[in-house]
Amino acid sequence: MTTNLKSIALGISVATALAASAVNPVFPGWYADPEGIVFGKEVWIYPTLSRLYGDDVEKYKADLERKFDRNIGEFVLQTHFDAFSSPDLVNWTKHPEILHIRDVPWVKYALWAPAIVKKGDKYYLYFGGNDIKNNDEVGGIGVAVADRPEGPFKDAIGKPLIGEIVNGAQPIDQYVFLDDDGQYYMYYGGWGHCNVVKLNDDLVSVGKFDDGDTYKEVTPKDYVEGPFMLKRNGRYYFMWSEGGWTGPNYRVAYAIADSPLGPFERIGTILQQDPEIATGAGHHSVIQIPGTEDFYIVYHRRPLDRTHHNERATCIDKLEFDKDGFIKPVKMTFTGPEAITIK
Ligand code: FUB
Repeated sequence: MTTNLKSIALGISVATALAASAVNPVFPGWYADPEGIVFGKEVWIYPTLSRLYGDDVEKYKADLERKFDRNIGEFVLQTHFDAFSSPDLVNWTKHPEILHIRDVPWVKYALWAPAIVKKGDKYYLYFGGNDIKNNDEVGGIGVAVADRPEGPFKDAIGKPLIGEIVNGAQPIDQYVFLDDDGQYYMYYGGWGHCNVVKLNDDLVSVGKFDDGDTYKEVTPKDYVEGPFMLKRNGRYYFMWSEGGWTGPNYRVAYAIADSPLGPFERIGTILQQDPEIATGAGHHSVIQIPGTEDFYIVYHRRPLDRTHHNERATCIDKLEFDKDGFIKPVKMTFTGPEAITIK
């Protein structure tokens, strides 16, 4: 596969059509928390920009910390989102700056861990903003809307959709799940707690459960962050990340339930470091190729020769089920998936 950096900047194809299988990472650059999704005949990936510090950034960070009188930590470089699309999981097109912090007035210094859904002819992009540590700060989970998957996205409501810490869950790492009955649920939460809320039909406001609750805590054992939901054969496969994202032992585990509200009993680990391939594998999503039983896990991992916590790259591998419907442990590869066609 050949990669042309100039073409990446121009937003055109980053690999030749000659490749019959992908490579892992599937596109160049440090990108984490990838949300994979199929739109029409293309696979799209919406990741966090996971850049590293440089001298210019240290100054920018110091200025911001003075301005906000607080430690901004690792998130200072997450100024925008790039998206990537592919017809075959092999050839990827970069769509730069689909949403920038300058387009979200209440986001001052971080934009990360996106999730996306399409409803009607609109695309709804959910994101974490500002990394809030208490309920006096402005930030949390926001939502932006666009007419196309590559944007441009614009802040939808001018404030966070979820802007408070409830049940101990930092409002980050949302995933939006559409159930067969048409109800949208949002699972989210950092700091070891996971909540679920119902989204109203407009997808930019939060509803209530029948008992009047807005938030329900559904935290499984060992949960840390990065929830994801997949429905298969009528069963709810709930997945999440465990360990610390900055270290080698980050991993993904899962539960199976009969309801979108759980209970979610931990079954086992499905993705973790491999001393032959990479460390820190986690914060994933799953795509199913329409009309098939082919599933792929889209996740980030850290190359074996790298240790900086932001050195995270987006990869794709097969996700398989055994005959009883349990998820088989994922075998991470350097080769990535074979080329596919979406019908
Ligand atoms: O990229 C920032 C954070 O890293 C996410 O919120 C976590 O899930 C972890 O992947």
